[in-house]
Amino acid sequence: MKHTLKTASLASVFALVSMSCMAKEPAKDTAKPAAKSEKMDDLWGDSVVKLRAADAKRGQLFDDGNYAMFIHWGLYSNLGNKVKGKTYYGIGEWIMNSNMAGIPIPEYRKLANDFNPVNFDAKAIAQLAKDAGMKYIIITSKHHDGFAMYHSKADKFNIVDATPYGRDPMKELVQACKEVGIGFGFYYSHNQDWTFPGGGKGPKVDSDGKRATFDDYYKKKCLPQVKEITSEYGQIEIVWFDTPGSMPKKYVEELIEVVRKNQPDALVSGRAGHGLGDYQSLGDMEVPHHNVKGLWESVDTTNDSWAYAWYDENWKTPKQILGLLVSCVGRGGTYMLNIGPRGDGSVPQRAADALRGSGEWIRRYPQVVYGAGPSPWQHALPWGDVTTRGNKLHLAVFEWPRSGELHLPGLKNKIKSAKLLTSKESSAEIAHKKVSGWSVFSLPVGAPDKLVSVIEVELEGEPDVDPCFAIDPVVDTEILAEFSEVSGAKLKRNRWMEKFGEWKHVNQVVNWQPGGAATWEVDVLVPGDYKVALNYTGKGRLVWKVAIEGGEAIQNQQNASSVFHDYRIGWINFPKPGRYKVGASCIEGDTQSAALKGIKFTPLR
Ligand code: FHN
Repeated sequence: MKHTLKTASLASVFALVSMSCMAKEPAKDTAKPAAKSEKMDDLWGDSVVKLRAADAKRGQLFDDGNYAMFIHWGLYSNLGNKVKGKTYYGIGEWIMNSNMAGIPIPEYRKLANDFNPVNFDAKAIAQLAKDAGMKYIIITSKHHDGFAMYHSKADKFNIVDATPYGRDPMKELVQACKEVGIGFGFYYSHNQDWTFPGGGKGPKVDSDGKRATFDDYYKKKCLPQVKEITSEYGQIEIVWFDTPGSMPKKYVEELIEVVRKNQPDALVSGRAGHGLGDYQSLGDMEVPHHNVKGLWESVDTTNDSWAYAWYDENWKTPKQILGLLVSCVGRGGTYMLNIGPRGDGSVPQRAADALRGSGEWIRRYPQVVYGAGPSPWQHALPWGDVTTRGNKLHLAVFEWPRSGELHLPGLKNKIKSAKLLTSKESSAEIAHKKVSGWSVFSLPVGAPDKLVSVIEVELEGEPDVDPCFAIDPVVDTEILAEFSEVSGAKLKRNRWMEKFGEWKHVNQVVNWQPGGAATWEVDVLVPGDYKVALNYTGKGRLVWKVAIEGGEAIQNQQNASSVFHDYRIGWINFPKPGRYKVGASCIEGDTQSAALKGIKFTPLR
């Protein structure tokens, strides 16, 4: 239902908006990306969910293996984003591309002469993945640069035939994964090949100057290589095709046939194209805020680049890694986190340390991650997130409430027991009570786990929850604009590259019309004053109004900038416990520049 609102009154907004507390579908991608990002977007192609875990044996990988290691490693790793003394910022595996250093093909090929990854230690990498709690490794067998990191008979531009190293590291890694008991799979760039004649975005003529077509590349290199990687490395778990772009369907179909024939239990990534993959791979570095149905994964990096970049020390901490992992599991998906080994094969120590740090936590609380189901709240909660196992909830508390009480809204079941887990084996029973429909747990004032503490709540029956947003009486509550009902404005998905290839995603409310509002229904347990802040971008000084339906309205002018930032608007009063509708509107200033990302309530108690 669309409404054009002429009046600035929020009361009329509330009257018109049909509210639902259910988490809504993510915003449609209506943003018009910049020319460069449009090109990269196009490369992702279709990625439709086809397979459910129940439908096929191969889907079971995602049931138990909610966490995996991605590895980008190739000739480009030897450059580490520095070419002839100049540093290029962005994703390292694109270094030869004109968006980065623009290295001519003959020059790039010559790099193989100096590629000698003598410090590559397959056992150490497999052990790292195991220690990190990851269930399988997916590694680049051939990226867009066309260089094969295994012994390919189809093209001599590979690590065995073209480098002084002369060994097939993939044979060693497959074996090492087997030994430590984790799965293995190959990334393969099927469409883009920048160095082979006829490959996607590659040279259009061969070495004799004859015209080369995509079909030539496909028959001479792509198809034989996919046959090789699916038949010469034993059982593999996934073939992770990437960036199908406009690759014709018949080729993708044939490649999938090859995978099915050689590896009947292997999953095929959604980025195979044409909706033919087995599961959906979300945008790079994208972790959804709403639960997503079907089989899906998020892929992300331990720092900013996929492949090694010498300057990139922007590592995620163990707590950040756990935040992203638990978010993915809580939203119903799988998290694949990348490392980029150096050109000599070694793994940057800080990446390894962060992975081991989060891995130790997973060993303490494996039930939060492995075989765990999504959160019945369908979104994160102010203090953390929830995953499920049958009739048990696992509350992963990222922000420990110092008040000695944790508040869980909307749970309809009777609680059989609540325990604070202190390790894999031990736990302590904690007291709980129901107050105005909220479950309140008594906790020690200090968090028992230095990273993320876990409470296990056993329920009578399957989890039954009202997923309404609720304002926590102790910790800050941030609610994203994508969860609001929008009227007289537009919810728009925006994504951009921070550096070349490093994606950011945001759903924001824009195009504010007079009377327009983003409205949330919220539950309040503890009445009183709360500080309200809005997170937005825009130009100049903007006037915002925040109003409770039938209650207090506050407004204030605050500055804006082109970077999302929290702006304090003022204090607002919820007079008694219960449900409220709260609306935010941009009412004066350059309203067309205003983009609202979320609202935050801070308790004053
Ligand atoms: O272009 C590639 C990129 O280099 C990297 O491999 C990522 C990983 O998801 N996939 C493509 C871009 O989406």
